[in-house]
Amino acid sequence: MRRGEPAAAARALSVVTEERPGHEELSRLLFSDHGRSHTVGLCGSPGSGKSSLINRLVAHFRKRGETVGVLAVDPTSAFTGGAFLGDRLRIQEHALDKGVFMRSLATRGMMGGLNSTIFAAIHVLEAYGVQRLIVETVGTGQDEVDVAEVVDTVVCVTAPYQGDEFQAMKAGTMEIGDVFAVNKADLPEVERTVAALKDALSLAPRKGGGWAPRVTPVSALSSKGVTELGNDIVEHHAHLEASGELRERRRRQLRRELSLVISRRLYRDALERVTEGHIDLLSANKADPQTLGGKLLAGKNRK
Ligand SMILES: Nc1nc2c(ncn2[C@@H]2O[C@H](COP(=O)(O)OP(=O)(O)O)[C@@H](O)[C@H]2O)c(=O)[nH]1
Ligand SMILES: [Mg+2]
Repeated sequence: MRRGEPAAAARALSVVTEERPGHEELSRLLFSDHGRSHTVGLCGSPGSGKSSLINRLVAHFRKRGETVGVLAVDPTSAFTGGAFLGDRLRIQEHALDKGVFMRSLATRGMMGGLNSTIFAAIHVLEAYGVQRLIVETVGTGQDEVDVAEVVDTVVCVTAPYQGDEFQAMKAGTMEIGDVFAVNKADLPEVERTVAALKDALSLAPRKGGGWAPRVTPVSALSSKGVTELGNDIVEHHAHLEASGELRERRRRQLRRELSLVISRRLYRDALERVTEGHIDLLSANKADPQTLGGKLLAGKNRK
């Protein structure tokens, strides 16, 4: 994988996201490359155009000579579905391009949203050697881990007023977005959506490091605005580095990764200790679930 073999990276991703035998050892070996990629999360409702925009952004970053990785954690996401006819060729292009690695993680390991294995998946592509690493996620707010705790730069994707779309954005994502992409700028109502977003953001306190969130209209259909959006992402990264905020965010990510590993292992280890004997104790009223649960968690009361 470190020699740039895509099939190996794909296998490693399956091992860590599905927690197959050996995943801990693999993650341990890959960790030394952590932090090598600039990670960018694209979140937004299904249909807002995240996958389409990512295809455009990949082309943009490739033109800059960068290697790009994409992890789509969205069961509805397929880079071919939702793509325009003209885009098919582009996707084919990406598929043949050794500088691009795209993979959907809507597998058994990550069905609904981001979970504890996303960090391991990111470390795989960092070791594989991508410079920009894009994570596509719906960002429902019900994920085990929030995208803002996982990536360096959060891009919230919305489209011109789509029913309660903008409301959902206000409630959940106004705080986490570093860049707001108003996609489908080829449709009407773009100006109004951009203005409303800017208005709402003007009330929010400045982000860490003093960054003022950007609002950028873009069309994945026509590619208009893609360069500007790409520049927003690059400039945010530069700002993170210059302000020291990148170091802070990386520490926050590592703290979250560690806490997820701990809770995952505690949970699994304690569950493995449960025997029929423990159920016998409960059914005979010789123990209660709270006390027994506490003991099993502490590694006591093996039966
Ligand atoms: N008019 C228009 N449609 C778009 C644009 N971007 C995406 N779409 C369409 O919106 C739908 C959802 O796109 P997709 O990229 O799959 O959205 P995702 O669910 O957020 O990943 C598809 O039918 C796309 O063709 C755009 O810029 N303009
Ligand atoms: Mg998608």
